[in-house]
Amino acid sequence: MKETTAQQPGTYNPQSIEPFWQQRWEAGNAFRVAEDPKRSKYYCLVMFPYPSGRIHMGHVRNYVIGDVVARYKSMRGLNVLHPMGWDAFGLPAENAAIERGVHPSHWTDENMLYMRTQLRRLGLSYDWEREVATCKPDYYKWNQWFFLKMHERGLAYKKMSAVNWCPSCETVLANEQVIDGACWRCDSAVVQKELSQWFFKITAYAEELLSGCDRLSGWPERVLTMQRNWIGKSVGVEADFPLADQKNQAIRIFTTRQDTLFGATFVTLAPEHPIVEELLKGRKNASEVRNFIERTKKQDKTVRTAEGAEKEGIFTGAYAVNPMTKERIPIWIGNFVLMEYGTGAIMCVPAHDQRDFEFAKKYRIPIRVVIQSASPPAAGGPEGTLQSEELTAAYVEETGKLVDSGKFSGLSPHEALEKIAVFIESEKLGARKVNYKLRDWGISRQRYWGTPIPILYCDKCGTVPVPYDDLPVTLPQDVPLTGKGGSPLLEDKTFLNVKCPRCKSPARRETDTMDTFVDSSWYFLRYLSPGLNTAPFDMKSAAYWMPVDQYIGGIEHAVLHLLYARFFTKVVRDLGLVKTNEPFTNLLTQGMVCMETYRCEEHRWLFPGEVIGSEKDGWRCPHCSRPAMRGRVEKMSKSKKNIVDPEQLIATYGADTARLFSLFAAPPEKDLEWNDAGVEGASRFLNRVWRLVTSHAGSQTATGTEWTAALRRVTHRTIKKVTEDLDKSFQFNTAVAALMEFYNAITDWEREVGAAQNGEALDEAIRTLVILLSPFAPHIAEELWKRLGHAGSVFMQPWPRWTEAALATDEITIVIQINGKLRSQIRVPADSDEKEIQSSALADSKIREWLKGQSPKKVIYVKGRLVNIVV
Ligand code: ANZ
Ligand code: ZN
Repeated sequence: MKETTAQQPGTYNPQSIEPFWQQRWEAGNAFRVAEDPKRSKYYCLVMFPYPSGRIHMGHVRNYVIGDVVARYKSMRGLNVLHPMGWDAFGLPAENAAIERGVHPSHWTDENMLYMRTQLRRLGLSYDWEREVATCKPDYYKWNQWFFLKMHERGLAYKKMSAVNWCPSCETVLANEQVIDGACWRCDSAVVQKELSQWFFKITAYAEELLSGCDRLSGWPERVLTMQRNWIGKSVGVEADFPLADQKNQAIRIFTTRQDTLFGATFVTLAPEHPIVEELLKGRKNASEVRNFIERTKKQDKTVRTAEGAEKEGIFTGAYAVNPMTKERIPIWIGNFVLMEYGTGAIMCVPAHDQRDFEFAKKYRIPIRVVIQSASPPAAGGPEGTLQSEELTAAYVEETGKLVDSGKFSGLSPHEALEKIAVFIESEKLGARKVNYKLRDWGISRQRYWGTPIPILYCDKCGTVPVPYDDLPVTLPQDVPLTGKGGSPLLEDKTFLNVKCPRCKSPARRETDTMDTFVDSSWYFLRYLSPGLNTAPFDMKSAAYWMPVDQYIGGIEHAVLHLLYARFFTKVVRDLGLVKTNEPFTNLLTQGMVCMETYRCEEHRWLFPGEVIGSEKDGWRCPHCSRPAMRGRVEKMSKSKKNIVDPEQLIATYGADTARLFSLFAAPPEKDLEWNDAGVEGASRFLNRVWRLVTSHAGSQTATGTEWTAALRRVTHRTIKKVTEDLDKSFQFNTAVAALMEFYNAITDWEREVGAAQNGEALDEAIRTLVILLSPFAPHIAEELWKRLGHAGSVFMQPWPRWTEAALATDEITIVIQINGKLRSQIRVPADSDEKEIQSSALADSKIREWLKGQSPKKVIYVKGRLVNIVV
């Protein structure tokens, strides 16, 4: 490293320069934006945090990524909106109230205050003027407004329904919040409970939400697949199977495989199916069947219908008629049939459905092959002769030919799907039907800390929406929060008992609050005009800013939040308030921040920093000296004690190092494994850049215009690389790597050419390095920019452009020998390195011919002149 003599550069001290620049940016309203029809807009949005108390490394990564995008796009000349706010309603605030007696609003306010200062310390380019907090009446008023609009349109409605109930959180959970039968937050087993609940009719948009996936080309395929599966479209038919002894009544089934209708040898009903009681009338086995039903109803639905779960059933004693074969077939009740899906009744085709096959084998129900395979089957006889009696598994392929299927025999299953659907409709046996797995969105929560649902129940008028003029329905302040029983709002009589706005007789308020996913379904619109008190958002602003150009957040929101936000956008569009069909054009789902874990038998999880010993001698617990087991690399979490506190990281190394590390350590969509060496490396790099640039500032007066094509080439190659990495797919890690190489090239050049040769090319290189570094490490870049003698902010600089002319390289000729004999020659760029030249030499067609596939023993390179291949 060259030492400067001209001027003491001073040492890099992030603790002093970072607060300085943060204040500067704020005082100068550096990131405040307004609509400007003359400029192209760019809306950069990061998923807003829940104000849990402190930011964690996952937040840091998320917001730093967003910040690089925002700063970069702004330097590219776009009018960038980059807002921040708080997803401030939710359970933890209420739990804090129950445990510690602090009011949820107080707890939340304190947390927001603290986290806001934490975020400021990262140097994030937010327009804080637009900050929103969903727990404030001026925000949730509009949740209520949307609710009323949806209620008017039949998109918000109430129904009795079995809900997922978490006994420990004492709240209803959405299906999406139940993971493997357990509560997504606390992991307790979820039970079923019947309650009258408010729903949003998201199913009204099922088809549009599904087909829209095909046009979201800026979304990761993985997320689109999850959305498509969640919506779960099935195309099939509903068909009637008449009761054998009561021909005027029928069981309606839903199938996607009507091509197998002739093979249906039994019908199975969901335990909850309404016809069951009628079938049981006067039967000897009725009580046995009822016992089975009661037992099954108690089982968790997701568990009992899971693929691997044991299939259980019971014969009702009744028979139905297969509408195609006219055969009498038994009616069963099965634990694997869901009342909520299709018609709650299915036809069972054991020869062609594995689940039905196992069931039929278990209960000795006939199996009938109606599709013969075209190729030798894995189970059954030789080609084309699947034998019903010999099957060891269902033939589920949709290839082959129909057999024993009346006039449809001989068709391919594909042809039969269509022909049989036509037949069913023409014979009035049923109709085509499309089903979706998607259910309506249950939004009722028996919780305090959420948006009150703006509905009243009047003794005379029934269900009455709160008039728009009376919004917001504010949360009462003094509600005892005990964590026991139903909705806390029931306890506040002045909230509860009101007069009906229509007839003035006594009425009662709805005491449910809204799912907090409602809050986050439209917050990106509120940022556009956060102070507006006449509408949820300004339509003109929305016309300018929407849709969000880049949305950034965790993959854990791939289904729920993103689907709800898409749904809301379509509702808002149909209200005539926005023109866009989709809220988010591009989506980046960043990976998790992970770290290794350590465990002690006695003291459980240990902080990685506190274990004693070494890799070689083994790790030990600092409390008891027992061996500490090194566990897997896992997502940072408090419970596993494998966390790094961003605050400490910033205090030790500065925000720019924290930023650079989180960008450099992994591509944004991949998990990032924490390692101290990486942080050290990032810090060292910034220190070096600091020394390089500050020492260069001293020789700025050099007027020499020594034209150094090689250095210019590196400069322009780096501009190109960083720009393309950012434009193509935000490959921050390779962009930062390019900056590190650029730094090396500049110092190499300085060493070789000498400080005396300072001139335009070096000035350009150093200036470019600072500008290119600025979105990643903004504070140091601002400071260095100033020290280079520039007046304004580095962020007011246009993003550098590369010129193709500067990229063009001189070529040289390299001679290629095999065993010392001249065999060929190649032209390569003058600055190619040894590896590139060797591989070009080996790839040369003449050489390949000479080598005839032999692999060389040795390849010798004489710099700038020849390659000798020894075989
Ligand atoms: C006969 C059949 C034969 C079926 C065959 C499949 C294969 P999707 O919509 O793709 O999930 N089914 C219908 N309603 C059901 C319910 N409420 N509970 C459990 N299962 C149900 O699959 C639709 C298929 O799932 C339907 O087609 C039905 O079984 C079953 F070789 O009918 B199939
Ligand atoms: Zn729970």
